[in-house]
Formats: sequence, C-alpha cells, structure tokens
Amino acid sequence: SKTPQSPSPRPPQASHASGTAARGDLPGRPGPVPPPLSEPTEPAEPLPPKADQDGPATMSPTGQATGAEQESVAQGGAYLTTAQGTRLPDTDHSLKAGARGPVLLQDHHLREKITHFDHERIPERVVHARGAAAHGVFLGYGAAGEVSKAAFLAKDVETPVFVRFSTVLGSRGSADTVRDTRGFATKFYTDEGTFDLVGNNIPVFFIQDAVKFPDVIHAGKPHPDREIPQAQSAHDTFWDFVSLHTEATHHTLWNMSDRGIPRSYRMMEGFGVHTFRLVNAADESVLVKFHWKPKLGVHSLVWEEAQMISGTDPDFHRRDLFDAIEAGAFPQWELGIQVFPDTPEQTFEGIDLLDPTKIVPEELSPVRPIGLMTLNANTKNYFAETEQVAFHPGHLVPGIDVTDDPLLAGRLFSYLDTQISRLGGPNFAQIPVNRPHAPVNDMLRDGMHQSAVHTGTAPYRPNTLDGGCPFLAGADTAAYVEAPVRVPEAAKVREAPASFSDHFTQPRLFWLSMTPPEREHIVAAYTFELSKCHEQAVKERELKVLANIDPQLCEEVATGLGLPAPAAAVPLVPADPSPALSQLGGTWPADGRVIGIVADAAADLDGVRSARQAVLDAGMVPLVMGPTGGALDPEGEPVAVQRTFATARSVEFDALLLAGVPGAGADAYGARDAKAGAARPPEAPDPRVLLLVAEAYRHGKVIGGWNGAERLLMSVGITADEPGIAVADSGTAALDALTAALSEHRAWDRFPTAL
Ligand code: HDD
Repeated sequence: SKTPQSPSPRPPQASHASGTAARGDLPGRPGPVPPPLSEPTEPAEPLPPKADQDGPATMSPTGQATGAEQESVAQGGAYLTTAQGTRLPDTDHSLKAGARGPVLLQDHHLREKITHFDHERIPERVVHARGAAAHGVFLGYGAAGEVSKAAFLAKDVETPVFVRFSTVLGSRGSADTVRDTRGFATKFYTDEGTFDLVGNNIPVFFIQDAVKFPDVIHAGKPHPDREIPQAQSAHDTFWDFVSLHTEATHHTLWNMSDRGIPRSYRMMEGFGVHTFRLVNAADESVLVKFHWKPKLGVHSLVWEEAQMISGTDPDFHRRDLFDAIEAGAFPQWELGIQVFPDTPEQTFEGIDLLDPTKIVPEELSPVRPIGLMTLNANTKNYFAETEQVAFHPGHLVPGIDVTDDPLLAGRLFSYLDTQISRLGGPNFAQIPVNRPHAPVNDMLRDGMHQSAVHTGTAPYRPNTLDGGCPFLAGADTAAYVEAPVRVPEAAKVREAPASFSDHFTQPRLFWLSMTPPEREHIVAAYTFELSKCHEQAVKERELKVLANIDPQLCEEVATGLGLPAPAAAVPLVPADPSPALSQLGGTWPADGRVIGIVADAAADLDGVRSARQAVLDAGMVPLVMGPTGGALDPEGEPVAVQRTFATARSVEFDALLLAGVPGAGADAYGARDAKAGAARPPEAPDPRVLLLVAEAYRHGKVIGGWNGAERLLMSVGITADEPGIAVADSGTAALDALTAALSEHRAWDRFPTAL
C-alpha cells in the first residue's frame, strides 16, 4: 500500500544560488511560500558519525572539523522536483493501475529518473582513469621573468590551480597503491588563458615517439582475453614489450624503484618530462624542463605495505590527500626549471633534450625555483570536477612554447581528441572545472552539450555585421605567438635521431645513484614482477636488458628467478652518480604523518593524552587504538578510541607509539588482556597488537613507547636499542625521539632485514 508522504522536515529556505522568481511563486505545501529556488546540486544530508571517529558528525576521520555541516545542507528546505522543476509528491512508488496492478508508461518521473540513472557513467579515461584532485593556488616568485614573459610567473601573482593525480594502468575503481607511474597534471587558470602542465612523477617515458603509445598501453593493460591482471605491470605482455622495446628500460627501472609506490601524492616529485621552450619579452628563448618539488620530501611505501594497503584501504592516496587538506595540512610544491640554451642541436652536455627517455642530472643543471603551489581546497563533487577535468599539453600561454620532441607532438593531438568521446562532444571547455578564468571570445559554435547562448550574427572573420569583432590581438596585447623556430631542411623520413638509440647509459646512471636499500628494493621488484610472468623467453630476455644496466642487478634478479645471468651486450658506460635521484639521506618535516597510539584501559592515560596533544602540536595526525570502540577512561577524562585492534592495520600509520603503564617496569605491557582489559599472563599479549608491531618493524617504521613498551617489543623479538626504536620514560619524550627519527622517513639502517 502507498506510504503516506510526510511533509518536508525543514521549512523551505533559499538554496545556494539565485533562481527564477516564477518557481518561488508556486504555492508552498505546507508552510510559507518558499523563496526562489535554483537547481540544487549539493548533497543533502550530513553523514552520521562513524563508530571509530573522534567527535561529532562534523569531525573528519583525522579529528578535524570539516565544515561539512554548512555545505551538506545545500538542498535544505528545497522541494524535490523533476528536472523540469515540477514538484513531486512521491519518489518511492511508480505510478500503477492499482496497488497490485501494472506500472503505467505515462509515469514521466519514473522514466526520467531511470533514464538519467542509465546514463550516469561516462567512459573512463583510456589511461590515468584512477585519480584524485584538489584546488589550490600558485604564487609566482618572479624568478622566471628573465626567461619567460608568462604573466602568471611574475612576482607575487596568484593563480588558481586544479591538480589531478592518478595512476596510469588501472581502471577507475582500482587500488591507489599499485606499482605504477603516477600522473601529476596541473591546470593553471591564468589571466592570459589556461596553461596545463600534464606531467608524471617519473621524469622519463617508455617511448620516444607518440606512435608507440597504443603499443605500450596495450602491453601494460590487462590481457585482452580475460581482462586480468588489473592495474599491474607484473604480467607477460608488459615484460614482453619492454624487454623487446629497450627504449623503455629507463622508465621501467624508475617504476621498479621506490618511485613506483609513493607514500602519498603529497610526497611525490612532478616532472613535465619533455623539454619546453620559454620565450621572454624580448623574444629570446631558452629550453627548460619543469620540476615540482614537494615540501614534504619524496617518500615511498615498501612493497609489502603497498600490497597490503591495496586490500585494506584501496583509496589510501585519495583519502590521504583529502584528509590532509581537510585538516588544514595543505600540501605544497615548488615549481622549478632547469634552463638550457636554445641551440640548434637542442642538446645539453651531450644529452639530447628532445629525447623523453633522458633526464639532465640536477648536478649538471640545478633546478631553479620559480613559484610555489599550495593545494588548499578539496573538490565538492568528484564527478563534476575530478572526472570531468580535461587536461591538454597544448593548453599554453604566451611565454611557454613546445619543442619538437616527437612524443609531445603526438600528445598535442591526442588529448583534444580523447575528450570528444570521453566528455561527449567538442564543448567540454564549457564544463565548470574546464572553464578558463580568462575571458573567452571564440568563434566555436553549436555541437553536443552546447550550454552557451551565443549572441551576434557573425561568428566568422572578417565581418562587418558584428562590427569586425572579435578583434585580433598582437604580441604587445598578449597574443599567443608561436616561437619562429627554424625547421632544418630535411627529407620526410620515418626515423629517429641516432642519439635516441642509447637506451642504457641513463638507466645505469640511475642504478649507480641509488643507495643500498633502494637497490635492494629494485632487485626485489624486478624479481617479483618477472616471477609473475609465465613465458620463460620473456624472463630471459629481460635479464639481458638488466645485464646492460648493471651486472649486480642482473645477477641478483637472475638468482631470484633461478636463471643464469647473461653478460652485457653493450659496453657499460661509467657514469657519475646523481645523488639528487636518491630518496635517502635528508631530513624532512613530519607534517601530516599518521601516528598510531596503542593503548588500553590500564595504560598511562595521562601520558596518552599529552602524547596525543603533542602529535597534533607537531602538525601530525594522532589515531588512538584500543581494544574496543568508545573511549578509554570513559568515567574520567575520556580518551576517544579511533581505531580498534580489530580495524587497525599497521599500514595506516607512519609510526607507532606504544603507551606505557603508570609506574610500570619493562614487563608491564602485554600483561593485560587487550580484548577485555582484564589481567592476562604476560606471555600472552593481544596477537593483533603483536602483528601490528611486527609489521611496522618489518616495514622499517619508527616505533616509540614508554614505561613497559619494551616488554611488548620483546614479545616480537625487537630490542629497544635497534635503529628507529624510541623508548623513553614518558609519552612526550618518546614522541620527541620518534619525531626526530621519522624525519628520515624510515629506519633505513634496519634494511635489508626489513622488507
Ligand atoms: Fe598522457 C592522460 C601524462 C604521454 C595520451 N597523460 C594523461 C594524464 C597524465 C598524462 C598525467 C592524466 C590527465 C588527467 O588527470 O586527466 N602522458 C603523460 C605524460 C606523458 C604522456 C607525462 C609523456 C611524457 N599520453 C602520452 C602519449 C599519449 C597520451 C604519448 C598519446 C599519444 N594521456 C593520453 C590520453 C589521456 C592521457 C589518452 C587519457 C585521458 C586524457 O588524456 O585526458 O589522451
């Protein structure tokens, strides 16, 4: 039978934007006449609090206020309507001939609702389908003025930006922490038009010519017969291709390094990859490579951790970015350029600048900072913004031009083309996230999803009927004028320059620049991936590739595979290591790091409270773990439990802090039943806590603790004097030692014992 419809629980109120007066004139039912309504587009209800969240509904998982309350009621007080604005009395029942009778075709609301639903999905990106994005601002330092006239690079100019990070191979719903390259695409909404820097977190690419792009992607994507494996390079077709197509060697090596499994989007470098051309006000040009340098340093997961996260939290990177911004820990990157003279050869120190498989080591050409990007606002609607954003390396502004890198040339075609099928026609620039902030006066008309109402009668030039408008700009009025680069006289050929066939010098340079733990990880990654291949010939061929990089690398991988190590087929070029390529050896701010505090009812809760506060004061995120949900010390000053021993997994934390017991000695921790808080023999601590600690240790994570934490560490075979173990006599002292060790990201001295 029909459920009676209750009236709207809230009185009608104005929605977020102005609408037509006509709708507001309709009789309200019930209550007063509502003010004008526009089409509500924001979600309606605040989410109820989750059991393991600290605080009321408006607290985020990180314990920070979200501001969600105001935004989530954007439809508050509005009546439900059809897409045509007609108010609806019911959206739960189809129109039927009697309660038990057939559904009637005349039910417009049913048809409209289902039809729209049927078309809610659009094709995912053919590559980089899985992504997360945020808004921010770019501040020019003015340091690029000598080399580029781009107005947004001038001193103190602030430009809104939108950045989308992504994996490459996986589908839209795939896991974040797979081994893959990460996309790093930035849209600068400048006053002179939109500039897109569509880069990656790896500075080189698999191929030198865009005509090979479908090949490398077909090889990396799942096997076409059974569509597996998802979001992986660990399969035969990928290794078949890269072992044959040796120009992929450099990029593949970076993927097998720690760069292929970043800890966070906030801790990745970004690279424009290609060489670009900058032009200054005097029309002088230089060649440059763009770099994004993260303020938090470049850090990675370890492979076992990455695999575990794929199961326990496939949204790990997306969540990390969102939570950090929500908590006010805004990630920042400096934009920098390496500058090279624009000579006819387009080489620097013998390195071909048109070859996208080559880097220029920073020791040969330092990165000069030219601006600062801060991501300070999350998206409000994933589909509208992150899914519909359309980047294009050809979106350039005066002062920034392209080079003849053949990979870039193909990209200049591909990105425009792909949006036409992905976003359903040529008018994607009208989608809000894609709209330039500079005035647009194009003469493009009509087409699918046209939402502009163009006026005038003469969308052509020359005309007199629209007074000759729109006018043409000149170089002095910020027109985009291509640099008049001379094209050498040549025959048309399907060839690459000779220098493009050096495929091993730079992979060797990269390998020689790695520290021992980083090399260990590379060997493990190749061994893992090739072990997943079924074809013996593919493994053997890739070993020949590795032999051309370095004999130690080849031998260690061959040993893991149980195959003989071949000899190098090319002379191994001696290379000066580039320390800038290593991720180790520095210290970095611990901002936004997640500290798991392990406690139970018998713990030193005053110590837990002060350690928790000290974590927050240090700009990090504390998450208290306890045996059950709710609070520790509920009768006194409650300490909220944000993760239970059942829901917590070590991979969620950058470091652990094991709470001590008041006045306890080394044998106290673990003497309690972690499940019930009751007494338990000291030799039987909660197995879930043991697993937590053992995993954190294996992954090289810093573990701190106080008064009795040694007992728990000893239960898993860890002694307090090992690297990265910080045991002290109070919570805050332990945290100080932990924070100091965390500035190096991991306890590197524990590797290679750690994974
Ligand atoms: Fe690409 C997306 C980066 C080579 C064709 N690419 C895409 C994205 C990034 C890159 C970050 C995601 C943008 C977003 O978040 O929406 N691609 C690169 C880099 C490359 C590169 C750094 C080499 C230096 N790409 C490349 C080639 C081709 C493409 C050679 C084709 C010839 N890329 C595409 C594409 C995508 C894309 C098919 C898919 C979705 C899109 O463009 O908008 O057109």
